[in-house]
Amino acid sequence: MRILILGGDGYLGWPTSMHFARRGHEVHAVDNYLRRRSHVEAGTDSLTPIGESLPARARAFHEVTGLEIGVTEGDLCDWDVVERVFREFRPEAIVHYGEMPSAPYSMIDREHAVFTQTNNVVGTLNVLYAMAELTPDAHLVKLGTMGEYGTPNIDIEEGFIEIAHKGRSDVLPFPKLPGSMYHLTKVHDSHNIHFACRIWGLRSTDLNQGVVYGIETEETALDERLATRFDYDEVFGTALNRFCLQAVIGHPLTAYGRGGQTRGYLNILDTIQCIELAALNPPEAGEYRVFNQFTEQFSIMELAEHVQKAGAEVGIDVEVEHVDNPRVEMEDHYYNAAHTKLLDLGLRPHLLSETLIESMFAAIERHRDRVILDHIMPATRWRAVREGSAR
Ligand code: NAD
Ligand code: USQ
Repeated sequence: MRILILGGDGYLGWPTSMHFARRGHEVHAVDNYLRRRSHVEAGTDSLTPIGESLPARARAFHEVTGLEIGVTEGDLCDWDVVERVFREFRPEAIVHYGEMPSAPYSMIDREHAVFTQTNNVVGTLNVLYAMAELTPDAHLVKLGTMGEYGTPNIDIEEGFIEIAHKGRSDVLPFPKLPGSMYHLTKVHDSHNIHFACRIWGLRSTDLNQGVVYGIETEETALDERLATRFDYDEVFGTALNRFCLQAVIGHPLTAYGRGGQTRGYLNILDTIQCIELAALNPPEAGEYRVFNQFTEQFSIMELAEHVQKAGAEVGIDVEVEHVDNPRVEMEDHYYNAAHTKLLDLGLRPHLLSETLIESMFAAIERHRDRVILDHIMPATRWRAVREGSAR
């Protein structure tokens, strides 16, 4: 299959590109290095050293495996770039990771919020128009987020819910209560994609993914030059990845508030498995599917306990600190989200274990001399809008 990977230089996009190429697919990756530039601006960096550019990474991949990954360095918000890639590559499947993924980044100030919403919504609109004009039979596999739903006091379904109202009933999109300007962009995308399926007959799978953890995949382990990025700073690092790094360097785990915040989580190996399952089992023309993509749910304190236990097994004493919560979110709440559709397609989850955490410790240990300590504690606050901040 010809598979276009948008955001192919990212944490998930690079290993996904390699995975599909090694399974015999024709892969083309697009990225504008937004993620790399954001780290340079903030003075942060990936713990793992990564190839200097997407072409350099594709060259290293070729040297190691003999396989090709095509590359375009360009911005999805630039219609000329998107149109050219679709016209020349003619993808059969499009895996769309290419957005600004950080909730804290989107909450820094007005400028970052406007940028995040423009980048994500406009990039995805360009992709939808390119599909409608040039590859109407292609399948869009779009990365959404479990955060689109927020934390309602009812069970979360996979995208749709049957609602009975005043004697009538219908199956309608599940209500959305996102918790950041970033999470809102995914809701806007979902509406636009659903519209494109209903009105133009496109086909898409919207993957509402939980928080990903992990540092290695089958392909990144082939050679050091094929490593994917691993972030642990307060803006781009995610909960379990941050906790594992904090444990290794002897920093107390930063549990925000009471730590009862519960989310869906999955191993990076399962992200790749889910994307492959979605791509190999496309929906009908005109169909808009939603899968909840995570394997287990944990509260922050449960995650912290797992890391403490793994630490104890390898002789690391792990402390937990309840940091003043920089976000506005519920800290004790009901959470029960359905996630059976990917299991029905054959997903075989890699569940969280102390062994896995210990292997993350070992991988982190190898690069501990690269840790930048200044950006571990949270600094971006959700309630920071005051005079002067709306530059
Ligand atoms: P990432 O930032 O490492 O990857 C996204 C890539 O897209 C980056 O390399 C970035 O440079 C690129 N990009 C962004 N805007 C672009 C544009 N306008 N044009 C071209 N390239 C652009 O993030 P990630 O963690 O790999 O996440 C990938 C996707 O999965 C994102 O859409 C994110 O919202 C979603 N997601 C991630 C997680 C997670 O825990 N990592 C969880 C749920 C959903
Ligand atoms: N948290 C802590 N301590 C930390 C970091 C986070 O307690 O040091 C808490 C947060 O307050 C939050 C939870 O952990 O309650 C998750 O935060 P996170 O930073 O790990 O993840 P989040 O901001 O939700 O975003 C990440 C990805 C995003 C994706 C989302 C999936 O960056 O791209 O959409 O996970 S979900 O959480 O399901 O919305």
